[in-house]
Amino acid sequence: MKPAFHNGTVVAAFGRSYQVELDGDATLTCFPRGKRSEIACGDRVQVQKTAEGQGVIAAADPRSALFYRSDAYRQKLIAANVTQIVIVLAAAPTYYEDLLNRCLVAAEHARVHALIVLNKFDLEASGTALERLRLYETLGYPVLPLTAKADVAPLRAPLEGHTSVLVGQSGMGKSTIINRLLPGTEAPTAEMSAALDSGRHTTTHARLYHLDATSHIIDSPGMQEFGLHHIPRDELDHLFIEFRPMIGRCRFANCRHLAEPGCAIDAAVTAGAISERRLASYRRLSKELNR
Ligand SMILES: Nc1nc2c(ncn2[C@@H]2O[C@H](COP(=O)(O)OP(=O)(O)OP(=O)(O)O)[C@@H](O)[C@H]2O)c(=O)[nH]1
Ligand SMILES: [Mg+2]
Ligand SMILES: [Zn+2]
Repeated sequence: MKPAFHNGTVVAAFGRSYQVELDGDATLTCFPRGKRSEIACGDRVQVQKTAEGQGVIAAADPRSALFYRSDAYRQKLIAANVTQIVIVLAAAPTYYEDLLNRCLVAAEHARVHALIVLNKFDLEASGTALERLRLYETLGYPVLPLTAKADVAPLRAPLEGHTSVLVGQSGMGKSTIINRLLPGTEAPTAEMSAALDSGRHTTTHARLYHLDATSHIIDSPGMQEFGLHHIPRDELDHLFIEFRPMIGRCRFANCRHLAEPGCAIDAAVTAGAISERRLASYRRLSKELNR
């Protein structure tokens, strides 16, 4: 007799094995059927039990959204079926604005909400960091100052009803946020120096947690790079949301907004309607995608 199929959610992705939480049932350690797996934390899957506590992933359901990064050779899945990306920044270690912009582009590409959290707001340098982040607020991306160590309450309302994924560089406090949101959870956290000494990031794989029946949150390993090779170059300008009203108004129909004469985006920067920082970021990315 063929074993029955059970529906479940992938709550942890270890690379080769997965933790699958069956609906209203236990969590199994599962392996994908076949060799190469394209399964991410947050995926809905069908599982066949094989032994006590174990199963095989027979199939994955279509996703509503997939958040991933990619270089020229391969893609790295981060989380599936998310409705919101929470980009966690801090004044120390210094966050890279370019990485923030890449996360925002990826969020637009995946058509999900983006929330920017400036964590470690207790640090002195936070005021200057917040000033710089005001730009993103004017674009429509909410910016939330937070001191996760002291109080994560301000984060609860923005997380409600969402499946959110926490992303950002190592040491920004993503796992600290998880631990504070879910008392009793002990996701490992560490000082940046300690994480670097051990030769790897503190969080090594993505894991999904339930905040309540309709709100879920995924912790992910820190990243230093965020490749966007999966984004077609001619779509990139649309993913910088404030560029959209100008697109189609450049002198040349195929304007890439790099240095062409009569560029409407360039003119908007000169007029102060678009930030120079955003155009510079767009140009760096555009050149990278130009292969
Ligand atoms: N001052 C201050 N430190 C914080 C705060 N939140 C977290 N930290 C510290 O920041 C360090 C890194 O925190 P983690 O939660 O491990 O960071 P992470 O983003 O999960 O790092 P990776 O797993 O490597 O990606 C730890 O030493 C935390 O105690 C905060 O609000 N204020
Ligand atoms: Mg972590
Ligand atoms: Zn142009």
